[in-house]
Formats: sequence, structure tokens, C-alpha cells
Amino acid sequence: MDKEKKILYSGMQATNTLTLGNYLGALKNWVSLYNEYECFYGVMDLHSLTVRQVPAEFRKNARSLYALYIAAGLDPEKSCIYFQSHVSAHAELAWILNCFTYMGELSRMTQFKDKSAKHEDNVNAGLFTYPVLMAADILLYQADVVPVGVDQKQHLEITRDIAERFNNIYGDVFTIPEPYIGKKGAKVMSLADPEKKMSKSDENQNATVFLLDDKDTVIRKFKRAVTDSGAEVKYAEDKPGISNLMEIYGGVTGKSFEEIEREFEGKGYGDFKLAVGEAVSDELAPIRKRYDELMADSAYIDKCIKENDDKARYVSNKTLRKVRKKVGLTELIL
Ligand code: ATP
Ligand code: LTN
Repeated sequence: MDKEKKILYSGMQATNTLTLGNYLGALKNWVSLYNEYECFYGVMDLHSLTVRQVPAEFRKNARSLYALYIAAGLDPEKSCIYFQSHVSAHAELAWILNCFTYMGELSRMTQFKDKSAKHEDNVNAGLFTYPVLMAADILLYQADVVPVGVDQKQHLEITRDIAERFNNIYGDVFTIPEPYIGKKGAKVMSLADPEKKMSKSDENQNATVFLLDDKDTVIRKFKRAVTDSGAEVKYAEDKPGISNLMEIYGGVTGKSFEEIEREFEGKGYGDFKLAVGEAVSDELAPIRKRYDELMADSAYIDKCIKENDDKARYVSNKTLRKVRKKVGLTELIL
């Protein structure tokens, strides 16, 4: 491994197709960072099991997410893009770290509270210990930075707490990771209700833009986006709808809020919504095209998966061996 560079680790759950929120909040940042760091990106399929999945669909979604990572610009030759469930060290370290994590701290996780309210009939132990598996993901690779959307910040904090607790007992085993939250698009809101996060699982078809939506669909969704009273394109707390669209437009074009305000001075919401729709669909078109090509080339995807799974196994096993030794597990006889 290239020790000169710092290590970056991130991943997403393999559930449904990605949204514009996932893209701007996470994936786009990953692409922009991968020259600076030695990068690892997981398809977090073990995490997806915390919610009941239909097996055939789940398998398809996980592979599709793998292809989307590449289609969005991650390079499987330069970064290690792999499946979490293919590397058994994740589950093994998660078990060990479970024994260094308190019930109290897990009960304070807002994602656990939200998800258990949403899936009342299936509040399983995996949902509760979800952050411990996430800590294992990150700590196995000795990650320095973890780019995520703001909603994952709390999980990064508990990861740091677990790592510090472990290091205090056993010495410097884990690198303490820092979250990396992008400046724009850290929280993309629903187009139908700008007070709510844009989510994959929203029942309202117009609330969420999916990464694989075609141009007409993207433009239609933006045309229907809920805006605020008034007519000025201005970033303000009492204008959550327009502010969200500015956040999206800025995230895609790299323009600052001042630049956007100037660009749309004297123009109405209608013009602005159309411009956002076009900018987003221009950004997504090449991703969709590349995705279709990749999905048609099974042999290439298989090769990437195999090579990168092997690399992930190699790197993560180094940490796991160290942890096993530190906690006093009997050595393997090879
Ligand atoms: P769900 O909506 O079903 O809870 P999700 O869309 O949040 O799922 P995750 O796999 O939990 O999907 O998130 C993947 C990454 O995308 C995380 O880093 C998360 O912070 C980021 N992310 C998700 N939604 C948004 C959003 N609306 N804005 C910005 N970032 C987001
Ligand atoms: N919980 C994350 C997905 C995730 C992750 C990780 C992100 C699982 N393990 C490790 C960064 C690092 C989410 O986005 N819902």
C-alpha cells in the first residue's frame, strides 16, 4: 500500500438506486478526493441486511451500486472498490468491537431511533449495533478521513470513541478517523418538502431525483419542486425550497450562492428551476451512459470485484491480526 498518502474510507448501503442526495452528499466528493488519498470504497451489503431485503433484488442492487461507483467516476484501478460481505474481517472485528461498545451510547444514535420507528415490526439487534459494524469498516483500513453526509456524523463520533477506548487499553492500534463533510450538498432536501431529507425511500415520486432518472424525468421533477413565497432567487432561512435548489445547483456547477443570486437576478423561480433541472441532467447523463456500458460488461465488473476484494482482504487482515493479538485471542496455527 502507498504509505505516503493518507487513507480515505467510505461506502454506502446497497439498497435501492442512488439519489441526487447520495451523489452530492457523498459520491461526488469521493471522486474529487481520490487523487490525494489511498482510497477504499465499500458496497455495504451487510449493513443493508438490517432491513429486510428481497434476495434477488438485493443481489442486483448491490452489483448495480458497484457499477454506479465506477460510472460516477471512481477508478477501480486506482481505488479499492469492493463488497463488504466478501471480506470476513468486517464481521469479525465488529464482534470484537461490540465488546467495547456500550448499550447507552448505541441507544443515543438518532439513526437507530429513526429506523426503529420506521420498521417497528423488525427492530433487530443488527439495527442497534449498526454503528459498530461501521466502526469496524473504517478502523480495519486505518482510515484518516471518512467522507459522508451530515447524517452520518454521529456514527463517525462513536467510531472515534470506540477507537480511542480500544487504543487507551491496548496502545496505538487504530488510526482515529476524521469525518469529511463536503461544503455543498451535505444535506440535499426533498423536492416535495424542503424540511425533509431527500431519501431513497420517499413515497412521493416527485420528492427524489434518482441518479439513473432520464433527462425528461429530472426536468419534470425540478419543475414541480416546491418553492417559497416571493420571487427572488436568494439563499435565506425562510426560503428552504429555493435554498435547497441553490444548494443543488451550486453542488453541481461549483458556483457560490452569490454567483447564483447574481445569475438569476431579475429572473423568476421558473427560469431558475429549469436551469437547475438542466444542470443536474447534464451532470447525470454521462453517468447513466457509462453505467449502461458497465452493466453490459459483466466480465469487466467481475474482474474489478475479484482484484479489489483481494486487496481489501489483505489490508484489513493486517489490522485484524493485530487486534486479535492485542485482545489475547489464541494465535492461528497455519
Ligand atoms: P435512506 O434514505 O433509505 O435512509 P440514504 O439515502 O440515507 O438511505 P445511505 O446509504 O444511508 O442512504 O447514505 C449513503 C450516503 O449518502 C451517506 O454518506 C449519507 O450521508 C449520504 N446522503 C444520503 N442522503 C443524503 C442527502 N439527502 N443529502 C446529502 N447526503 C446524503
Ligand atoms: N452508514 C453509512 C454507510 C456506511 C459507511 C461505512 C460510510 C457503512 N459503513 C463506513 C462510511 C464509512 C450510510 O451512509 N448510511
